[in-house]
Amino acid sequence: MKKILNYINGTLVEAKNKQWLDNYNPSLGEVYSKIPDSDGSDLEDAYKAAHAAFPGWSKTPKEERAKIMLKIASLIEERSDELSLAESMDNGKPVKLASAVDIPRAASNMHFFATGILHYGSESQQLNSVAINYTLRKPIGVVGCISPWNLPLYLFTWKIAPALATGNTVVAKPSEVTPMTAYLFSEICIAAGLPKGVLNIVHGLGHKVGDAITHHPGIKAISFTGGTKTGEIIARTAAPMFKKLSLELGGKNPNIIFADCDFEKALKTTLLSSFANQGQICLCGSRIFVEKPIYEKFKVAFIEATNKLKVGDPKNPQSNLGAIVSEEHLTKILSYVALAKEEGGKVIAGGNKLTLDGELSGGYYMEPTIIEGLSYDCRTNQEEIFGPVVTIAPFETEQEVLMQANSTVYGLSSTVWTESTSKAQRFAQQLEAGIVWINCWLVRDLRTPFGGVKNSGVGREGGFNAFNFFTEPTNVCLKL
Ligand code: TXE
Repeated sequence: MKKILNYINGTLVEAKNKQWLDNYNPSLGEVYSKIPDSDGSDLEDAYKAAHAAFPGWSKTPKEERAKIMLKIASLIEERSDELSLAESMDNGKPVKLASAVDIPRAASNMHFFATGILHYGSESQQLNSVAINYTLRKPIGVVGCISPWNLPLYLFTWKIAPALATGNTVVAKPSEVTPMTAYLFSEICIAAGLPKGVLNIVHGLGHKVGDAITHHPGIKAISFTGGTKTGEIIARTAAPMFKKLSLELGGKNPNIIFADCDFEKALKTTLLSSFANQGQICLCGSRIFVEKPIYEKFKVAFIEATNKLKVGDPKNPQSNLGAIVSEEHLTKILSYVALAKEEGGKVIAGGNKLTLDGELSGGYYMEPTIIEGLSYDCRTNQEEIFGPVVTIAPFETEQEVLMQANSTVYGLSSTVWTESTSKAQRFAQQLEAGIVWINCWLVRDLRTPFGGVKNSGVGREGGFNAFNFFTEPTNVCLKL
């Protein structure tokens, strides 16, 4: 059975305690590899390596840093098929999705920040004839990157790339649920000639080695993506240590569809924003609001299209949905379907666990699910489910739908479907969200500020926002 290793000080090593955790393939429901059950002492070795590597890496010319990162990007592309299959085996998502989205995006994350650093400047202000001010942007030192299981390599590199580009050294922990591509990534970093200690990857449990990262006094900044609850735990530890924190957390995103929308486009994209990646994307539009005049028409068409989606073997290119990431998460999602029924909801599509044939019979599958008839403020409509489950409801006025859209503790993203640009922009102004997509979903320009408000997080990733997070400004004032 394959054993994944930590990547510490440039070498691939076991956890010092020689303990291992099971790693499941959710499409089969079977253990298929082992991962190090690392603890604080492995983290300490990783920190020491990163600390020792920092002076050299931070002084390496940015063109040099960029060259190595571009080599990593091209090696990701070279190994795309292997990485896509690995991502699918670990997460349960269709291979087709991993090879179209996850892995290409991991390569472009490395490429984008490697080239971006070459254009990253800072500001200066002249105080009349008295003084000139200029701002130095210095790397922080050793930083921590902790990432989730839904888009494993995509979000892992999304954090690591800007950290490395700005001259920091990194201790990174991928989710213990989907560690494989991070392990393969460490092989790629070695092959690309990344100097030892610049990046260190420790595998293991969040509350153990993840917590050790958060507690480590030498790790001055933490970039985290995951659940809001976990974000809170990390913040409680990091805040009194005055660490810089970037928190990308959960969402319960409204998908608002006006009667004057482009109906076919709204329908087609709503299928994706509801069920892509088995609905396990923090940006999914899990609350669908449809203006009354087209509610019945849209609902019928949406149910019909949803029932045509194929849940199957992630290796089968015909599969639209693969397996849910874990048995525990499938149980959690199904518990919300049960809750919805208790809260007066009616399941109008799907709703059931699926048992597939043959070797897939042990896998974690369920039907894409649509629920109507719930009040906007019930738990099913207020809590993040993070699965292929959406609610749908009609609305009559702009005020009503705006209030309902903004009614949750989250504020990550929102979609608005209307052919009236003035209405769209009016809504974009008033929606409590970090991102508003108008007549589209998940269209991504990596330069844009990425993140949420309220309980969806703190700070913004993306473009120079990421460089600003991973650097500290010093304002220098020079008397003229
Ligand atoms: O996230 P977790 P998971 C949401 C979604 C999902 C929930 C949990 O609702 O059900 O979060 O998902 C590490 N100190 N999102 O389990 O538990 C953990 O090992 C330090 C939304 O993936 O937050 C993993 O590497 N680290 C999200 C990472 O944190 C800790 C995407 C995320 O784990 C830790 C995924 C601790 N105490 C889930 N506990 C999004 N916004 O994209 C855990 N970890």
